[in-house]
Order: sequence, then structure tokens, then C-alpha cells
Amino acid sequence: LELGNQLRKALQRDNELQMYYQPQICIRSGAMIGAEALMRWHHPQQGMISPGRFLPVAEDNGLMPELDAWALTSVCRTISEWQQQQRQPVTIAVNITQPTFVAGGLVELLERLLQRYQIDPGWLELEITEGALLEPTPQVLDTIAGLKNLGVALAVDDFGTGYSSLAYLHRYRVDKLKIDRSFVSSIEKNEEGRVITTTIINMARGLGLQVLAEGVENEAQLAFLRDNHCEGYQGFYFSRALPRDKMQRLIAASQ
Ligand code: G
Ligand code: G
Ligand code: MN
Ligand code: NA
Repeated sequence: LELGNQLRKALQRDNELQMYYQPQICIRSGAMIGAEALMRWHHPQQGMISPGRFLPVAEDNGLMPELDAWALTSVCRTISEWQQQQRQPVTIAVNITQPTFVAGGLVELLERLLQRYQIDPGWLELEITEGALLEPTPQVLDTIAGLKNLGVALAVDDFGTGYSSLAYLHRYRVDKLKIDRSFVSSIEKNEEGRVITTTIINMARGLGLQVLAEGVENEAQLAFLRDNHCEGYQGFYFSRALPRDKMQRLIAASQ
């Protein structure tokens, strides 16, 4: 409860919560193609608190929609600066959770942000988990259609770990699959991991979707992904999530 109240207050201030950015790399060219925005909480007494700890607190306190809105706003403000320095869009992905879809208002919020910060929607991607897509209620369908209408890309996060109904890939016109890092880490360990990874890559490519591997930690995993024509990757092998200024320098150097 204590931490919940502190998180509620942190959402009102603008120095405790920060977005960090993990680079995403094109496997063929080695070029930086984007980044995933990941939230960090610099707690005044407890120091850095990871999302693994504060996201459940946010959920228990009904703060997920507010937290997702905070992340989107912060990222849009950052994109409005970064897009000045670049010729080509660099995709910045923001995680959006199920409660935010249920709460409604996501399309309207994004519309306001794109307008206020004059953002080229090509810069923005939303990551949603399979769970959020599972129940095709009219509201979820409307939200997805509205997002696509704004020109914002959709990626399915942690792909392969949810209750996959492959039908939704078509129904929702998602743009990208992110191969869950549990599969990537099993590439070197067992044949199942390799089969699942290549199957996801082939399915994505067959459906005309982009495909990006998460949690790449070493050259062996990267070589396997390259040999099997995966397009992009992120992971500690290239970089952890970086503070905004470091990411800005990487982006500036990327074109
Ligand atoms: O950042 P880290 O590497 O520890 O992320 C742990 C988990 O927290 C991941 O599942 C990630 O999707 C989630 N996460 C990190 N930042 C955000 C955020 O800004 N919004 C939401 N909804 N989830 C986030
Ligand atoms: O669930 P989501 O994909 O949004 O979460 C991203 C999470 O994965 C973050 O917690 C991030 O810190 C973590 N992560 C990113 N790269 C790696 C990696 O190479 N190895 C491991 N173990 N975790 C990673
Ligand atoms: Mn993610
Ligand atoms: Na993920």
C-alpha cells in the first residue's frame, strides 16, 4: 500500500520515473532500427526499483492505465526532439498493458499526443501481449482499428508464451512479432527451442510480418537467428536499456 501511494505520487512528479531505451538492431546490416522504451523508477529512499517490482504494485493499485499514459507521454515528448535530428524514423516501442485497453481512451490519448508533439507516427510502435488480444471484444477491436488508423505500428510482445490463437494475427493486422527471450535462450540448449524459434520466424515472414528476437545475449544466438533470416534483435549482447541521453547519441550516430 505504501509503495502504491508512493508510485501514485511519482506519477505526478517528473523526476522519479524515467524511460530508458534498449536499442534494436537489424541483423543483416547491423544498423540500429529502433528501441524499446523501458521504465525505471528512481525511488528517493530505495534507489532504483525495477519494473518487475513496481508493475505488480501498479496493477494492484489500478495504476496501470496511468502508468502507460505516463510512458507514452514521456516517449512522445522525447520523439518530438529526436525526430528533428533524423532523416528516417527510428521506431520507438512502448509497452501497453491489458488494463489500459480495458480502461479505454487509448486512441484519443495517442491522437492528442501525436498532435501536441507533432510526431510522425512512423516513430511509434506499441507492444502488446497476446493476453490483451485474446478477447476480441468490440472495444478491443475498435481500439486496435483506431491505433492502426493513426498510423502507429503494433508489435506482439513475448510472442509464443501466451495462449496463441493464430487467428488474431490476421484479425488485428499486427505488424511485428517479438520472439520471447525464453525461446532465444533455449537456442543453444535444445532442439525444441530451435524449432520454435525458426517456426515463429518462418510464420512471421510467411504472413508478411516483421520479426524481432528479444533477449539475445551472445554471438551463437545471433548467428542462429541470422542463419534463419530473423530480421531484428535486441538484448544484452548489443546493449542494455540506456538512459535517454545515451540513446539520443546512438540515434544521432545511426544515419
Ligand atoms: O525493463 P525490464 O527490463 O526490467 O522490464 C521488465 C518488464 O516490465 C517487461 O515485461 C516490460 O515489458 C515491462 N515494462 C518495462 N517498462 C514498461 C512500461 O513503461 N510500461 C509497461 N506497461 N511495461 C513496462
Ligand atoms: O517483456 P518485455 O519484452 O517488455 O521485457 C523486456 C525485458 O527484458 C526487460 O526487463 C529487459 O531488461 C529484459 N532484457 C532485455 N535484454 C535482455 C537480455 O539480453 N537478457 C535478459 N535476460 N533480459 C533482457
Ligand atoms: Mn516489451
Ligand atoms: Na518481451
